[in-house]
Amino acid sequence: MPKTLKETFAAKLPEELLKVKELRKNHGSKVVGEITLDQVYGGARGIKSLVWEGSVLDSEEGIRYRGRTIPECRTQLPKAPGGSEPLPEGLFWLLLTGEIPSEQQVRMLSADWAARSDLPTYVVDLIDRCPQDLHPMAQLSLAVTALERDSSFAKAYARGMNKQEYWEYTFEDSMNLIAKLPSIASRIYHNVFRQGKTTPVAVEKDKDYAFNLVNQLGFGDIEDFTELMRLYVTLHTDHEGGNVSAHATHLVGSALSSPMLSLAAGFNGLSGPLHGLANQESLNWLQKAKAAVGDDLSDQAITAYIRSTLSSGQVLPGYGHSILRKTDPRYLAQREFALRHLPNDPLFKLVSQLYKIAPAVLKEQGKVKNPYPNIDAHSGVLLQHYGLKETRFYTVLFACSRALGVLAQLIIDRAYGFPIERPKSYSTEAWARMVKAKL
Ligand code: AMX
Repeated sequence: MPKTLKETFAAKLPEELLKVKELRKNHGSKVVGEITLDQVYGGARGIKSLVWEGSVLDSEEGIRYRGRTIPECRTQLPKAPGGSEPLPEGLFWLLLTGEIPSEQQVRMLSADWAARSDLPTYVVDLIDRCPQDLHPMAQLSLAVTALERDSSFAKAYARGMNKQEYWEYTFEDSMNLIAKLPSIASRIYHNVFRQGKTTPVAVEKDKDYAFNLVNQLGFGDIEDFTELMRLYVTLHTDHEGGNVSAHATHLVGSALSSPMLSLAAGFNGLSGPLHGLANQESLNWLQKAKAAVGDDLSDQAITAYIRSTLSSGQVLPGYGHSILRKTDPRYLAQREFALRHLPNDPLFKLVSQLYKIAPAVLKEQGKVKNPYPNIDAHSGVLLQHYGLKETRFYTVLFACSRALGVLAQLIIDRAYGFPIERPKSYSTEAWARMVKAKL
């Protein structure tokens, strides 16, 4: 019998802990950077202050998961029988352990998640009582927060557990959370967009995570949609530690709040339009653009529409990034999928034309540091193609994926015994004194 994920992580942990111990013992006092006042006032941009094992973002190349690029992950991670996109289960395994799992190990993880997927009745009732006009992300956050009642970490802490055990309870809670997300998400979907007239079908215990997500939403008969969701969930998991959802989960987790409360914090951050809500905003924008230009996808018509958005003081959703300075490879992976599966979709044609035109128009402004598309410029077009057209739901799908990355790191945080986070703050007057400025 091959090792389970928990056994694999536990077996590697002593070696990893020793590496960190030696690094800090021999180099702990070395200087690793300096910061400017602009960085302090500029959203801590580029300040090196976090440890994040799963992925590192290079401004030119994009994300690498445990050293592997997206194209490498797409070929190396195990697939579903007959499928060609990677299974997100494999990426979760890679993020947590640094190892590519075998097919059998991935099947074991799919089965484990499916077995943990049932929702407690009080969570179902809570979701069902939400008003339909409460944003689906707020409903998701409520449901995840409510799962706190069943947190094995919180219960063990209240009993008085040994610090060495923190990661094991965090692991159990994280596995339960990930497993339940498709059932929560689809319940919200049916309530809000099908007026509660339909309910999600049961999780199929012998199927993978992405299949069950698509199937519970009601699209299980579209095979290509399941393949898309395998890719989608894999691509949205992790983008190193400083983005809002990752950092918020990590920060709240550093107070030893349960994985449920930590993840809910991350989801609340993901709900912002400058972060995860950009996928909703992006498709809304594309639809408005399509309504305005009709079939005229000429360079002039598209340029004029982008300019009208920018001149009204709005951002172009799906473009720009705090760290990336090139086209997001996650955008390119989705583009490749679209070229293969839906080359003639009218909105995909608009997205392609925008990819050609928008960077130059954004550059005209002279202030945008990265005029190229990010992941959110593409995802909505793929979802709407398969019939999932409710843009208000899109960030929930992002969340079902992002949970994998931030919870993998939360398990590592607890295994490494990271302390509570507490950066130093100063008033403007105090900063001015520090740089010898007169106010
Ligand atoms: N459209 C219009 N203006 C933009 C822009 C865009 N897509 N991207 C950046 N700018 C503007 C900024 O608003 C800022 O203007 P200001 O000086 O008047 O305030 C200026 O250009 C400089 O910003 P920046 O340093 O290039 O970006 P940033 O690190 O401050 O912000 C981001 C990054 C993503 C928030 C920004 O590019 C943006 O708002 N993009 C649109 C929303 C979006 O796609 N978000 C999703 C990001 C990925 C994700 O988290 N899911």
